[in-house]
Amino acid sequence: LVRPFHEIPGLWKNGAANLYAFWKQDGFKNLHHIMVNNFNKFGPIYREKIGYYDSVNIIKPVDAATLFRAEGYYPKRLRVEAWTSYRDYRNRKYGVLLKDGEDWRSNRVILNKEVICPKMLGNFAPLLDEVGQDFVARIHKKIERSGQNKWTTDLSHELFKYALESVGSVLYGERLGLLQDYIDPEAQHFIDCITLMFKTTIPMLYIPPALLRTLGAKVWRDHVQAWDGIFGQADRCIQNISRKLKEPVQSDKYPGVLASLLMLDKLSIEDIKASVTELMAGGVDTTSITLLWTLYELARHPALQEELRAEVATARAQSQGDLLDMLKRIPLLKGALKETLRLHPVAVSLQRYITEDIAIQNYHIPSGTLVQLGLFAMGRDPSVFPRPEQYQPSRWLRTENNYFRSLGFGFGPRQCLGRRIAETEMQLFLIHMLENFRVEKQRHVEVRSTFQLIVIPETPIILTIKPL
Ligand code: HEM
Ligand code: 2DC
Repeated sequence: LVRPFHEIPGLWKNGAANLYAFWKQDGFKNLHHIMVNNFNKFGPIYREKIGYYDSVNIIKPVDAATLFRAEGYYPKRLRVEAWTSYRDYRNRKYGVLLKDGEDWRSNRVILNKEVICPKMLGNFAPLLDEVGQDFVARIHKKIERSGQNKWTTDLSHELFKYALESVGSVLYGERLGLLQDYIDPEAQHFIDCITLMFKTTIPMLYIPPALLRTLGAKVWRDHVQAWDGIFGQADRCIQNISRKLKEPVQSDKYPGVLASLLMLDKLSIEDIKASVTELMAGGVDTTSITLLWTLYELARHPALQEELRAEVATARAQSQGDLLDMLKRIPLLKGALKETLRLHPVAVSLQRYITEDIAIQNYHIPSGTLVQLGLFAMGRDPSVFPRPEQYQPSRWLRTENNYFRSLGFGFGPRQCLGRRIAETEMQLFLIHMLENFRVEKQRHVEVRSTFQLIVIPETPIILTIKPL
């Protein structure tokens, strides 16, 4: 017998009181740990209301499957009001990230062909490979300049540049120049704005931005400034490409996502601009932090690092210069990236408003409810992943037990649009790093994570990079 909705355990009766308790626990920085505690306390399903935001939370892969079967034809995730409010305030269109309904679907179908379709990998991979080569050349130079035959550093700043250079080269078909000695201050400003934008989003998940705006709150003003910086830089890049397209010189070289969309002429210029800006902004902190966590894990597991190096060497030799073929020969390296996203997912949760009544853990959940899959908590649940605390890329090689477990990029038609770019960019990065350097770590201290809208390291990760 299915039990009624109101019997689901949890704290959902007083949103304001829960928000206060949440704030007192430093919940803004610890959302992911609080979710783990809640699953420990209430079991595999709980209901929660913090501020105005009311949801049912689940953790099991079979329940994730039920959730995604009920997402409907226009899957809708939690609306980040801060992001839509900024666009409303500045009179800018929503891109694919923020659109919903038929408007989302029609844009997404066109973007899929240019951004996530496997056919595009042949165009993207050579561009991303070149950025990877430039990155290792830059690191070699840093090592040389140190005069110590090694470089000990917090690599995050270099990784942000690598990520922006990578997504920029795919979107615009040309280089932004972030891996050179002189770096355009505007590009560095763009990177800083993304970090500020994420950070200032958090309070507005629980307190309506319209209210904060009326109060003239600093967090709203900072948020506006951050998006202004992001849109300003993206507009400059987009204008530059649009101008070049008007010149007659044509070649058969792949021109990048933006030029392809402009020439295709199926989306309005404003729709193209909105989604390309989101792709550019979405492509920086996500891949760079995932790569940073991966290097951290490889530094902590030297034997695994050697195993991956051997896999890459074999793949390189057997593929005989064919990039796409090489990328098919590195299952353990792909397992490592999945393992990183299991322990350090970018998104603490995946969410959908369900479009039909469902039963989860024997509770009735009515259509229209916001259901969240606790991705961070699932990755550390011992009943889902045996010995969850261990970084074991090989666990992903046995594909028969991976049912609804590899969800780092989300699921279905609303999954991450940048997924193929991100995966290829990260695979090529690790290939080049493993072929050139050994990565080491000073002491065995566990780096904790903190919630800055995405999950990031709480303290800097200091690595030592040595040439092979
Ligand atoms: C959406 C994760 C990199 C652009 C998402 C979602 C997740 C995610 C979990 C929500 C999916 C869902 O609701 O099912 C990641 C991870 C990344 C990454 C783990 C890298 C490690 C990127 C990159 C870009 C990007 C590089 C841009 C090039 C987007 C966009 C959406 C999205 C535009 C919204 C798609 C839509 O609503 O239709 N991402 N992402 N992401 N991501 Fe990513
Ligand atoms: C944050 O409770 C926690 O990929 C909230 O590239 C629920 C929530 C909703 C949407 C999620 C967000 C969380 C984390 C960051 C995500 C976002 C959807 C897309 C976004 C996962 C889990 C991200 C990082 C995009 C960002 C693109 C943007 C910069 C233009």
